[in-house]
Amino acid sequence: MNAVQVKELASFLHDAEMNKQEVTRITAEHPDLSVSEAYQIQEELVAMKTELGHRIIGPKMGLTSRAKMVQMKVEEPIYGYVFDYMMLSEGEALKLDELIHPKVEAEIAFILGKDLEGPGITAEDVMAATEYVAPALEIIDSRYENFQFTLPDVIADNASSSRVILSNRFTKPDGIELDLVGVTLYINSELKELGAGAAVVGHPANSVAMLANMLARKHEKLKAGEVILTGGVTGAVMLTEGDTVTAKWDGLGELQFRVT
Ligand code: 0L1
Ligand code: MG
Repeated sequence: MNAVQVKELASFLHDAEMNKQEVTRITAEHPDLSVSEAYQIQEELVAMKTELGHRIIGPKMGLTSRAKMVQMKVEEPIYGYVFDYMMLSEGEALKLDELIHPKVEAEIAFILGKDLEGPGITAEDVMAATEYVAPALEIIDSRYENFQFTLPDVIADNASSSRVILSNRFTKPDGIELDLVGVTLYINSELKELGAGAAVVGHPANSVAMLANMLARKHEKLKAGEVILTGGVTGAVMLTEGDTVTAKWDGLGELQFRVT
């Protein structure tokens, strides 16, 4: 794949997001698209957003649950980036007409107190560098028709990143067994999904360590102050107009928003 094709495919996905228009997965036309080419398209997409003046809030990990990894036949999660325009404040409604076919999943976010540079980063390194953890709800919104894609497709599409609601309640991680943190996700008071922190590659800190080591392959590091989404503790649930979403993280807090 040459540089022109990479730019064209990044533009194609950027336009799909901006126009809120689902599109045919790119591997339909490029069946041999590799994971590394897909990350080149993602990088181009990220550069495009940055050139438009959007700021990166932090990287995110996706496909971190065993179920999603088996489903996508991968041994390693994927990453993408969350931008400032994707952030919703606590209490702010999610506007359906800004999106295509959003789903919500509950996550545990990390905020580092110091940079972490791979390779060789361990979960212990991550915990030692972590200033705070906080509840987060991620809204994923694949730009592909019917949320159907292969691994390279979803990597190119910035790992379906769309919106994030980060709790204002930040907690020092000391003494908290994050793998044991229970999370419940309700839609209109009906329990839809539940899980524990261990659903995220055994422990959310493992996810951050993997991310640091993956970013090291392109000579990048995790930076202090970034908000890092570690991956879904719960499965993702499709949203419809009028829904009230409530999620609770044992010991960490609670978030609620409405879909309008
Ligand atoms: O954050 C995530 O786990 C999403 C990764 C992409 C897979 C999907 O859109 O379901
Ligand atoms: Mg996610």
